[in-house]
Amino acid sequence: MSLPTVFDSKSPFPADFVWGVATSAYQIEGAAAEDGKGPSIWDEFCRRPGVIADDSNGDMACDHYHRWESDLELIKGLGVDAYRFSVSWPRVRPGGAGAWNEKGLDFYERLVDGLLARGIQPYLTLNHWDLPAELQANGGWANRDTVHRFVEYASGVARRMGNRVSAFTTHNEPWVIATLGYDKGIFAPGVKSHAQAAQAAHHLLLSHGLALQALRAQGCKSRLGIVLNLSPLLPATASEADHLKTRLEDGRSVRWYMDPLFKGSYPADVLEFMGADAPKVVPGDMATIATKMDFLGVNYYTRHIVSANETWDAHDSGYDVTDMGWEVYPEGLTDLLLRLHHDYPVPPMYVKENGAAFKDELDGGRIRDVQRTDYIARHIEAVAEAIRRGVRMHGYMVWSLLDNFEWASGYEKRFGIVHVDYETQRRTLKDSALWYRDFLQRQNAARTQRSAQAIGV
Ligand code: IFM
Repeated sequence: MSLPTVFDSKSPFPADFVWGVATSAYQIEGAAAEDGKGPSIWDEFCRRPGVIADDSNGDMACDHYHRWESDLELIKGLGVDAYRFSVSWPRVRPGGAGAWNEKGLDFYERLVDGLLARGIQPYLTLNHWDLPAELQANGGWANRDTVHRFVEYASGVARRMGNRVSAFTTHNEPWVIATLGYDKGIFAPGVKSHAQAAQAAHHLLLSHGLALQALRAQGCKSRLGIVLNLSPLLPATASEADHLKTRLEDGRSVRWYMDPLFKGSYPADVLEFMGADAPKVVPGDMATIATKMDFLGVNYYTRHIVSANETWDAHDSGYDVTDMGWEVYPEGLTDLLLRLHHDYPVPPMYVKENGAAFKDELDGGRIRDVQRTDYIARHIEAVAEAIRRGVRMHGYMVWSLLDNFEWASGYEKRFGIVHVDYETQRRTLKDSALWYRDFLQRQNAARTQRSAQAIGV
């Protein structure tokens, strides 16, 4: 196993680099209809027969809603600087508009205070996909009205949690919401429409920009940004057809989000490809989307090989492949971060999600997840390499703290560094968690040594 070389006194990570673990509300909380929570599009989608691999749902998930205190102890034990979690919009404002749910707001307030009491920075995501179902009845993200409901929701949460939250992420992976949710229909809300998907993507970006402006106008001092799932795309062969297809797919997945956020325009080649399905853009929208951010979050899992004629199977590449069928390709993370740094005026970046699903076996109470540990270690090394080559990186977060509800794959795929026995809700630290804990201890020792040197001790 290749372990990273980054935990010595020459560590390339800046002293204030933020190490963390990440989760999201629907994937871990459970308590789907408790204490006044309204239904989300995922509660409704999971009821459709055949859409979730094991016919499961998030009703119970990791029961984090009831176990949050012991989960915070678990997080503290890892020695991380930050915990990234999401707020369930329908838990705090059940219908998406109208009355707020005090019990829901109290839950997140207790969580934030509990983190701060343990010396852990709260990184809060506002939208990790669980849109209130009532808003979907009016078209969800394809309806411009949802933009304004989101801004109200963001402002309400920020007013309540105020500056106790280190960073607010508006949306997690808008590509997934728009493409898998509104175009392919394999994620909630299960819509299959190119036009609605394009409009949803535009509204997600617009609501992001408006929310940033609203939060700043109300005096919010937390760092504000968005989190994109991005991958480098490479042509399968040197053929012109593969190159053209790769360029288009890069446009649809990377430039469609990066260009408006950092250049204030959609890529012309993608607009041309969309034709009549292109989104309706109101004058002023593009400037709003390009509102300055304090950080850009990047979720990286794998690279994509693009072929004009065939579907590429990662198993053919010769590299290891995770239980999701995703190729293990850490070099892609360095390449991606360098490309973002060179092509766009990006603010400091964070890897906000990185991790791997592998089949785990309990062996006398121990989970020797060598592949996951190796995956995480090599990707941390890939971030280190990007820093050495001049990229401004401010943090890295493992996906995920816990095994959890992996959307359309249900509970079959396990991304956690902490194993969850769904029968008993017992949590067991996998070897990857023990490795991360040890790694962070060494990082902290390196930090202390460097600051002592800096002040001449
Ligand atoms: O579990 C998801 C997460 O919710 C969003 N990013 C990718 C992860 C793994 O598929």
